[in-house]
Formats: sequence, structure tokens, C-alpha cells
Amino acid sequence: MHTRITKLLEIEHPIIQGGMAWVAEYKLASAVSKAGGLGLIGAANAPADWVRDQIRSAKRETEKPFGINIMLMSPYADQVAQLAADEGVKVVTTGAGNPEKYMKMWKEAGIKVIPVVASVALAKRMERCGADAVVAEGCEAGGHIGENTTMVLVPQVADAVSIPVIAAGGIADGRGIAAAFMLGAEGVQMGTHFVVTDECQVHDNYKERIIKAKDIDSRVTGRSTGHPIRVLRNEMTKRYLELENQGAGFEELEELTLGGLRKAVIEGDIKNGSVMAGQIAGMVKERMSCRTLIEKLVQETETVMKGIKIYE
Ligand code: TUI
Repeated sequence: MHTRITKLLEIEHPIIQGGMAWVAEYKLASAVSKAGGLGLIGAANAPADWVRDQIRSAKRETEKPFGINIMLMSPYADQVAQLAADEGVKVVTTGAGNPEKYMKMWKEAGIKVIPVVASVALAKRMERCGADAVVAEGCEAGGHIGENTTMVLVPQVADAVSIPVIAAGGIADGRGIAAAFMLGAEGVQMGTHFVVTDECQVHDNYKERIIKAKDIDSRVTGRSTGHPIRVLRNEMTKRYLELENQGAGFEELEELTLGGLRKAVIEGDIKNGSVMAGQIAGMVKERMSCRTLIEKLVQETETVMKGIKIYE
């Protein structure tokens, strides 16, 4: 499975672990990188000092490349962007915004820059300002999402840009990876399945909620406020969607989700917290190590790709 992505990132398998807020810390990222994928540390809303510690801890764990994801709505985005350059991070991915203003600094620092996009327009803009690749993330993904599904977004982005495309949203096994390749992607980014790996430090309740999820358990909060977030359904989403239907305002809704991800990830409060996960949670049934997961994904993908036979 060697593609322009494995070459660009100097990794063995074109599998990237999503830089999930509160979830993707150095233990997960380094385990994924050690297993031949690309691990990411999620900077989320964390201050630069926390991110620096995480980067240094990951460097102690592995010499393999890893990256950081910068959430552009973070109040610390400017400092973390500078930190990436100062610490010599190999790869930066970005989410929830347009990273154009940092691009020159990152390129000068020799960083491989891979913005996550949810539209063709942003993908083209990112290519123009020097991105090395893009992650095209469909709305099957967990957390902050755009409008298009992976099936619809990936081929349109692949047609619109010449840089390699990484598909994300709704992928958790070899069939999904093979399908992403068919759509024109040269790599995949996965989040939800990595949440239930042994090396992921989230509360056990969070992992169990994903394992128990059914296909119809996914909900999107915040469509009315312009901040759509995909989570697994619970008491919080029930209340939130009721209020949203009744036309509640931003502040009343915000109160229900404030600190919700921390509540779920750290405290294990999966009833009132925000259990961010992708729609594919319904298919994630097994816990395993990152290495076992990556080996399984590679093997499944190769089997599916070899066996592709559409017509008799
Ligand atoms: O960023 C994500 N997923 C995330 S970030 C996050 S942290 C958070 N926590 C609590 C509340 C809110 C956020 C959780 N999940 N995925 C990448 C992604 N980026 N999806 C969609 C986008 C996106 C959307 C609009 C990127 C750019 C954009 O417009 C930028 C522009 O200016 O055109």
C-alpha cells in the first residue's frame, strides 16, 4: 500500500490517526507511529505548554514521524502554530478553519502541512497556498463536521487538486480503505476505531459506549448555531435536540455542551457529556492494540483490493 502519502510522510502504511480533541495525546500518537501509521497529537483547545510537553513525550517514545493537529478555533491557535515550527514537528494537520496565515511560517520550517477540509473550495485554496496534501473529511466523521458525505466529497476534491488526498469520515476497516482508494484517495484518516485501542487513554465508559453503539446511535448537535458536532446519542443530545427544535438560542444550547467532551473523556460521564464519535461507531466492536489494528486494516485492504471483481 505505497502511495504518494507514504512517500510524503515517510511512513509504512497510508493510515493516519485523527488528531482528536482531548483524546489524541502522545501515548496514542506514538503507538500509531510505531506501528507504521502516522500518529497525531490533538492540540484542541490546549495551551502551548501542554502541547510542547506532549511533543517532547512523543519524541521520547519514538523516532518515527508523528504530527500535531491544530484546531483553528482554539484561543491558543497562534501560539501552537508557532510552537510547531519551533519544535520541529514533522507534520501539521489543521481543523475547523482556514490555516492560510500560518502556511509561510510552516513551510519555511520544513513542516509537511495537511489541512483538513470539508469542501472543494477550501481544498483548492489550500493547494494554492502550498499545502502538501489535504484530508477530505466527510460528515460521517465525529466532532465538528461539514455538509458533504465522504462518498461525495472525496472524488470531487481528488478531481479538483493535484496534491494527494486523504479520505476521512466513515472508515474503520479494509473495505472502507479500499473504497476510499476507489474514490481517488491515497490514504485514510481514522478516528473512532483508534479511540477504543489499548493505548488510547480515554475513560473506559467512553470506549464501551463506542463498542455498544448501533448504526442509528449518531446525532448532530448545533446545526442551528452553525457549529455542527457529531456525537453518540445520550441524555444530553436528547435534551439538546428538543431545545434546538423549540428554537432555543445559542447561550441556552451552549450551556448543555460546555465542557462536555472533557466530561465524557476524563470523567466518563457518557450520559451528560459529548461522546464525539463517527457514524461508523456501530461497526467498531473490538478493542485491540494500535499495532494489531493497523496490521488488520492493511491485511483486510489487500484482501479486498485483490478480490475486486465487479462483473462475472
Ligand atoms: O476539526 C474537525 N473536527 C473537530 S474539531 C473539534 S474540537 C471542538 N470541541 C468542541 C466544540 C467544537 C470543536 C472536534 N472535532 N474536523 C476537521 C474539519 N474541519 N471538519 C470541518 C472542518 C472545516 C469546516 C469549515 C474546515 C474549514 C471550514 O471553513 C474554513 C473557511 O474559512 O472556509
